[in-house]
Amino acid sequence: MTNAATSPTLLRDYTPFSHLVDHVDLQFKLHPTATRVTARIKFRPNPVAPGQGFFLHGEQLKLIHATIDGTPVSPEISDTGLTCDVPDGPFTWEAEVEIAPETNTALEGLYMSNGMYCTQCEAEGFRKITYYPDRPDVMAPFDVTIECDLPVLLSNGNPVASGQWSDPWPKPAYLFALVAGDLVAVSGDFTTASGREVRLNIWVRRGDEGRCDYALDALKRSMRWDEEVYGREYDLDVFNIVAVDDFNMGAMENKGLNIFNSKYVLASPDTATDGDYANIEAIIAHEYFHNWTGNRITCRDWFQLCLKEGLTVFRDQQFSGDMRSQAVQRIEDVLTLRARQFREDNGPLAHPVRPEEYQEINNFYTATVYEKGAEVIGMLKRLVGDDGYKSALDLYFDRHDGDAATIEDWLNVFEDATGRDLGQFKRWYQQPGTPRLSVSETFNNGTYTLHFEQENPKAPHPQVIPIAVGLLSPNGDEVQPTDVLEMTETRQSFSFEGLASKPVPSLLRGFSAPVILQRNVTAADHAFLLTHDTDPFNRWEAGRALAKHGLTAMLVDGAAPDPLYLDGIATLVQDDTLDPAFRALTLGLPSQDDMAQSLFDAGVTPDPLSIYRARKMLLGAMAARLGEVIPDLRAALTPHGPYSPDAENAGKRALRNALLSLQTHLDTAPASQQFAAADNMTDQLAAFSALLQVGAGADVTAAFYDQWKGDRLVLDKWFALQTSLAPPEQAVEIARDLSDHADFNWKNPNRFRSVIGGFAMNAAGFHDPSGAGYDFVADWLIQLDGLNPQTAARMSTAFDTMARYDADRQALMRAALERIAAKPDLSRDMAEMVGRMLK
Ligand code: 0A1
Ligand code: ZN
Repeated sequence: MTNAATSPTLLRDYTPFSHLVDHVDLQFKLHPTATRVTARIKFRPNPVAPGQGFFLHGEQLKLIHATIDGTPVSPEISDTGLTCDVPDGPFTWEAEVEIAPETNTALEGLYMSNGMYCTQCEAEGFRKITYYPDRPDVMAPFDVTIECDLPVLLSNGNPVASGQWSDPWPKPAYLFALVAGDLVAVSGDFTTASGREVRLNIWVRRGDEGRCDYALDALKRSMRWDEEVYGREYDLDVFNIVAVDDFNMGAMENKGLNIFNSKYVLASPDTATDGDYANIEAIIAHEYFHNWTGNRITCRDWFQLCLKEGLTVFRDQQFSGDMRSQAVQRIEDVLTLRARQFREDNGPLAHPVRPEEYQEINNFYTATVYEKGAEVIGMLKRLVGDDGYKSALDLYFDRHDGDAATIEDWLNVFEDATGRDLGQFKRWYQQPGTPRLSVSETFNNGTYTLHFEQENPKAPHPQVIPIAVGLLSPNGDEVQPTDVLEMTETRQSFSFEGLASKPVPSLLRGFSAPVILQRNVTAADHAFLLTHDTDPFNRWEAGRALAKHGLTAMLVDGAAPDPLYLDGIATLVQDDTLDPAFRALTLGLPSQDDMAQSLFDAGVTPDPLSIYRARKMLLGAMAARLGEVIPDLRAALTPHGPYSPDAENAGKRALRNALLSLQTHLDTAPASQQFAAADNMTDQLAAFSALLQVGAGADVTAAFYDQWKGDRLVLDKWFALQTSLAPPEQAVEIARDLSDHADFNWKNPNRFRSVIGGFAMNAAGFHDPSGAGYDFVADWLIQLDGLNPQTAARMSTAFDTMARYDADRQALMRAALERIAAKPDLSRDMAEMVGRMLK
């Protein structure tokens, strides 16, 4: 029997816990194989859940002793926890358990990384530390004592004495954290708006101190921004961040003690790219913002995960937009949404933003909960307006501070603050699937009418769709500035009167709703919007649509690259009134995956190899079209002075390097020169990848390794670039060789993602018609499942596009999934994922 046999957890089964917890006291005697944890917990009966049995979660714990009010008890212990007879009134539970952090390879609970102790408790890791009601609606203040001969001992809250911490804010167990290690801090200070002095520390391994300045600065900017924009202040005397090398996710918002994957903290110009800097800024902000949206107000149960995650992603996107460019940020966010969330929503792993059942909650930290969760909040804000949003959020913090809340609570504050009925809007939380929005138009006597029809392939009921629309006259002037139409019916029309001529519509400006727009538009209309739209998002979108149009014609009809697209791009890229970062984005082609999905939607079975070739041919044509102007354009974009990761300089580098990548299709010399001369990782990696993409990467691959073999984060890039950019025919072989490399430590999640995940993203390689790519990934997932189920299960999503492909590929993918499913002792995480994909 596998763990898969567990019955699912259902939203509708929610019941409160039998008891309330007034206080938790934890004592740790740390030891790699025999850590002792003593928990002293004050319980009292929960008045709203009388008479239920007393159950504490607990997994992989060795119980040493247990007492109630000092009297030994003998609880009944199972694989998942214990039950015990308890007094009718308040009582103090004490239990001592033994655990072995050194052998905890799943990286949940208390584990070790490079000799350092650390924890990861979200979602259900605390139950591997001690017996406890490990559910987010049980909140309590915690005191912690740590005994260990390592110099730095950290936990949540404020420091009391060496190794002693006290967190006055009631919190659920998933926000508990502990760290012990030989660490050094880079520190700073922050004074909150009301005058609290806060000590900020970023704790890292010795030798990494020189790479923390950017993270510290991003933290200070986040703290100020949350005060200024949301009126939210920090509430403890210290804020600690710790960087660890072995971490399943990006970072974790434990109260007062954020723990980060080191790749989202450490940065220096020579080792981190502009993209890394932007990620660090966003993730530092995200975890910090959780202090209010997640920690002070948490979730009643894990079905409400989007309550904290959707809102916190929305907030970090707003912050990044404020720090950088709103237009560029929006395009990047939509690119991510489409690449990850639309893909998820289109396949067997689709689920509502608020799921209604799960087997393993770790499988629901998804693009739907996070990114679509953020989109839903963006729509709410668009519908109620900026002022309505502000009053609703003020009410939310006011009304729910200290609560474990629900999506109903969230929607209620919007209803109460704005007087709006959100009954239909709630479907965005309940229905899976991406609505398709088809559009047609009529023009009569100066009245222009847009006719919309919505259809969601995965759900029956029409959703509320805010459609931001502007109208342009045929000469390019805007005759109707952005207006938000509110669509609530399956079919609905909206008219604009008094127009001199039939306008060109700019629909779904700023991507005002997460839908797929279906409209027959000529290439000429796309080209027109690419030149004239005043909405930067839609201008970019027009270029992208034109590229897709052209690529589809190349793939389906054997057409040549579209001259309209090439001309449009050539004009735009040379328009120096436009932000270079924006111009760089317009040079990006739709991804392999994006093309595969849109061919499939158009009734064409995609062939990853043909898509690879068509994209390459189009890139060659773009290079030829722009060839003569590239050197001057690039020269004009050369940043002056030393490297700085700010948005302006990063934007220039982005465009300069996008042009380099095109130029390399004609001549590899400039990329080789840039590789050798680069004084920063952005330029060096851009040159490296440009050369790899045209199959000229052998020398630089060796040189890069020699230069960076001692740096774990840079080496991850070296692995990932090779597996993700390998030419289709050699991709499996290259990935196999790299998985035999002495530096491939498959137990480290970052390294595993670089090599195996990098390969799985190489669509033409992964979908090799022989099935060798599927087998390679499946073999590694089977191996990793035994060690780290969470990371293995996340990566199994590589197979979620099975239904798009031809019968042969489908059979091979299915066989690979069935092989995973047949593994003895398959984890619950993986069993659920594979089960859903095989359905
Ligand atoms: N809450 C964190 C991400 C996170 C989620 C789950 C984890 O383990 C299953 C770890 C971290 C965030 O949103 O940043
Ligand atoms: Zn989060």
